[in-house]
Amino acid sequence: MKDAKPFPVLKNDNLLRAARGEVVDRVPVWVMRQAGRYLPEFQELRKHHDFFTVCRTPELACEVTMQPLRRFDLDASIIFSDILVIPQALGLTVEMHAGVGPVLPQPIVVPEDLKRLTPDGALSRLSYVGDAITMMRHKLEGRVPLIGFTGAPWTLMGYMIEGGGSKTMSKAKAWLNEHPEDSKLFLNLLTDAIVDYLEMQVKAGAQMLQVFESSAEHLSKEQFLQWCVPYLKRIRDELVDRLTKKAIPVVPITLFAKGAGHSLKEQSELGYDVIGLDWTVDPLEARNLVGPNITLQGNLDPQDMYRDPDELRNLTTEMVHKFGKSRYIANLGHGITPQTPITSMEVLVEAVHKAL
Ligand code: 1CP
Repeated sequence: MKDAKPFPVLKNDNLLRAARGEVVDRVPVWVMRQAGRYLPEFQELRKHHDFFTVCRTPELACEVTMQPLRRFDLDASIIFSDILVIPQALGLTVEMHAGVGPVLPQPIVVPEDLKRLTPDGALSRLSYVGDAITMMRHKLEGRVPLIGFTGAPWTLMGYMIEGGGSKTMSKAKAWLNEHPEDSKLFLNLLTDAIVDYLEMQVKAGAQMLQVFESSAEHLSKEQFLQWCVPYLKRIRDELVDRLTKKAIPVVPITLFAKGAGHSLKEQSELGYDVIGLDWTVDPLEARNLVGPNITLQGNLDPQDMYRDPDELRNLTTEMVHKFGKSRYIANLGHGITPQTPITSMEVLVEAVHKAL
């Protein structure tokens, strides 16, 4: 560990307790993309700094990570970064275009292009994320746990082939059919980079991890089981194995496979501590499928944040009642959207804490 100074003692560990199935004082709540464009102070900072400059400058990444915590009584922080820092570290250019999102001007088009990727040294090119995590642990003063994260292999492969976001992931899905062996090579290369990256985040001070398989929503159940599950399993197993061998305490890990509510039972068998749910999944059905020994996270529809406060409060309370106080982390079913009123975050957080 680079920073020899011990980290401050954690004061609110409800998130970690919920992840481990221990008793909580209150249902923990955090929100995917809680640092982001719905906050005017984020917009203001972004006027002066390019997106990836914020990610690469630990002081700026920490400032943005802290912004939602100053406003809301959240039970977790998540380090400010993006899933596309791995493709960048593997040698692809990634730009963030206002109003568009990420753009990769030289995507992976044919299997031959995989030779352009530079896995050697990728981890050292991501060291700024570790630096931001270590700095953030100190700045948090033990207030809440710090979550690290990564994109999952299929989701990253999708962005790298499509050259950015895509409504259909049609080029990436064509790859799976037309180049199955090269797709496996590609997914394994990404899996290796992800395991290195998550290990580094834990060493730097991440107290929990989340793996975002956001593009699972484009795959059939059969495709999800073939092209996501084996790599998701390898990520968790290899990470736990490596940490254990090095006597580094293993942190809880969340799998968020958006749109994969068809495979909750299969997801529950991968060894993750927490399964994130999107809003299409019914809490009681999810609990029946995953059994009692896994924590569930989610799953209010981000669009419900646009309802009037009373409605939002009722929906949130109802959701928490369905999930219950044990083995549950409240969140939205996907990232908060840019136009969300600030007051909705206040209502959501308060309603979760008051529900039980
Ligand atoms: O200009 C800006 O400020 C861009 C907005 C933005 C933000 C705030 C992007 C671009 N990324 C982020 C931060 C981010 N991204 C976090 C920060 C921590 C937090 O507060 O939660 C996290 C966890 C992510 C993860 C991420 N990036 C995912 C997985 C989660 C999800 O939403 O499914 C994905 C798919 C991305 C890609 C990405 N980055 C940004 C955008 C707009 C997108 C989506 C593009 C698309 O697919 O259309």
